[in-house]
Amino acid sequence: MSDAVTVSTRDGVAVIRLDSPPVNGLGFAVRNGLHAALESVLSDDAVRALVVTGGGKMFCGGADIREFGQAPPPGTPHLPTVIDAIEASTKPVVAAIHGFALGGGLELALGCHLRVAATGTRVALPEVTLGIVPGAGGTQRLPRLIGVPAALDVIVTGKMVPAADAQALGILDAVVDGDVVEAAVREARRMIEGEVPIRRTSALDDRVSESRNAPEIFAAFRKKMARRARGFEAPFACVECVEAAANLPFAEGVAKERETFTKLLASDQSKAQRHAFFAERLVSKIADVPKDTPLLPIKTAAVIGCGTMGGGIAMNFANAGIPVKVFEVSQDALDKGVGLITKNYAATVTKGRLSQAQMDTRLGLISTTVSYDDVADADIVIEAVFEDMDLKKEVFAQLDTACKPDAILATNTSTLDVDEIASTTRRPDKVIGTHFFSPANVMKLMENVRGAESSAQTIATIMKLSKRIGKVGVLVGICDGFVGNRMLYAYRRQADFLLEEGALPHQIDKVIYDFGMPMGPYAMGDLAGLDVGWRIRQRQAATRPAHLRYSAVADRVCELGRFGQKTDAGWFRYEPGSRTPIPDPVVNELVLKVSAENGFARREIGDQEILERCMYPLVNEGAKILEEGLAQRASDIDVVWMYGYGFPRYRGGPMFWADLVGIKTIYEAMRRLHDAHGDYWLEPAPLLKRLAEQGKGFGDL
Ligand code: 3H9
Repeated sequence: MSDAVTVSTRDGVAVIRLDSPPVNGLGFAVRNGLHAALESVLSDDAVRALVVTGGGKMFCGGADIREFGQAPPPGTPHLPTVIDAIEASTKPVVAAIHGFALGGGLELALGCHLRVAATGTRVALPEVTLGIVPGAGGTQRLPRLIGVPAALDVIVTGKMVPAADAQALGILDAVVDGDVVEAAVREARRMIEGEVPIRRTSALDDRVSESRNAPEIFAAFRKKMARRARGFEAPFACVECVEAAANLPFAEGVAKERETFTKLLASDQSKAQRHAFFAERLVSKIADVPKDTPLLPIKTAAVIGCGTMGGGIAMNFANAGIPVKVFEVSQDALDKGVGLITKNYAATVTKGRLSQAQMDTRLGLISTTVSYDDVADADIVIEAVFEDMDLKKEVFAQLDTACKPDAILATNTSTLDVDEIASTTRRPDKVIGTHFFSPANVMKLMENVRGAESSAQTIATIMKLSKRIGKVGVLVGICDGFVGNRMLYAYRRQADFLLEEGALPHQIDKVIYDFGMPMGPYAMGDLAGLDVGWRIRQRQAATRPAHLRYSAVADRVCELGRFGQKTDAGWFRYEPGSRTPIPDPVVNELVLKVSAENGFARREIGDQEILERCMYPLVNEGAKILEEGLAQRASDIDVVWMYGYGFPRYRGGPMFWADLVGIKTIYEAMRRLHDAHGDYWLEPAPLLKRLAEQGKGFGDL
């Protein structure tokens, strides 16, 4: 037997245990071990039944994703072969599940004749999130067990199904408190005694026959999922496989699943989504902050400023069960802020995603104050006042005096220098930036900005806190716009130049939307509001370097009083009460006029040029950020873009996408663009040049 799989015997029942931490992944060693264990116990006359279980924290996290695409050592069985052998066993086989049974892990359990799980177990077929379909019979066995509609829901969403729900659906046969292996052995003994029959999932037909030759069921499902799954290949492939389960004999359905799995595994989308999986797990690893850094306990929080941002931040704490005090300068401002929070929660209750009782509990965790003295005991204070350096410094000086010495003081800034803010305190080691994205209660990204003096403990505590309040925290360094907005600026800038040279807003937006972003830059501008940026540009006008190209087209839109959705007009026009952008001849004419005034002979600009002109400078800026050490690794930048800006996960983030396009291609395009337009922002990053010359990508760094 191998170390990865052990066998023991209880009462004539062989207990086969997967023992491959951390998740008992079904890699080469486990598959070989499982296969050998099976052969041994099936041929042992003293063994009358089998229990398959997992050691450590869970039953099984599925196939070993790291081994995807690698050739197995000769003789290693495929996972479906092992599962088929289990199902075909004439001796009863019971799965004893605890923790998680995911992907291939759940497929393994579906091959067993009965499934017993411990309370608290969760099961899922999350393959779709990795850009593949379940590849070890999951798309064929699950519908046979629970019917097509429920199987479609589980497989296409990849969602975690809690034990009780899984039992109600019929995925699990029993959910028990206490020793799950003991319970499974008991069930196995009952099967030996003939009290419970052997049931092979692949032989079931009743549930799938309900949806046989019923293409309308699948058409309706495809229609329902179309918006959420836009651009992704795997969800649609999952539907096809489940449709095959309904219409074809098991063996043919399995062949269809295998073919689909193999094709998708080799696709760029799956590579990108697997990259995203590991990228998300890498962000929390910080080179100079050891894993065992002691954390500051965060039991209470305070938020300074209860505007849209402050209110959203406070909601995150309340949602995570952490009491939070919000501070405002006047009772009036507090009432307004809390009113907005209440309205937000109420909207979620109306949508059925929160109960009234949960809303009341959360609101109960939010208290208010107009005095700094009242935040003295908070373990962390997040300042979320207006983006103005003098104001923030004043707030920090007050906080430093009022708050207990070991409290973390965080600033929610999107542009300002965290070190300058920290300098007003006597605890710069406890000062850090927490850049939330708007709306702060919804968007998952938090750029955690380390100052020169932020301590390892402060950084570790904030990274952990991000997770606790349901965010994805990415550690970044100080620069204008930090990682996300600095890159965004490089892209927005070129979009405006394209308008001057010949494109129109709806054309650019369509290219970016079709690329997979949730919306193009102009619809996004209208959503966020155009006036704030306009005011900032007006303030900067006097100091703007004369040699830098400047497009006034955005200013001219604002001069018409068009500030975006809030005025029913911006780059586009909006019917009252609607958020659908409609191209507006007024803006198109304005764009043409600005072109003429600036001496541009407008030309036809193709979609590919728009894409390259917007996305390559964004990647180029990412390369500069990496080189300057402001992000730890290229994959962290990818996480920023997937969670902060909706960069399509099936492209893996801008840096991963760049590697797929080819760094040499991007570098050469940047050189051409720089030569043609001379813009500082188009100057190729030295890192891009080096990688291009070496024939490498960001993934090689
Ligand atoms: C599949 O099964 C295909 C089959 O249908 C067909 C085959 C033919 N492989 O998340 P954590 C690593 S596809 C390799 O931090 P948690 C992870 O990278 C698979 N590595 O822990 C991390 O490594 P490190 C379908 C894996 O407790 C460490 O384990 N299954 C895998 O927060 C701990 O992970 C899935 O998609 C894996 N499968 O959460 C499930 N899983 O320490 C994917 C984890 O070096 N996994 N690692 O950073 C999960 O969802 C979570 O890891 C889990 C535990 C819930 C299990």
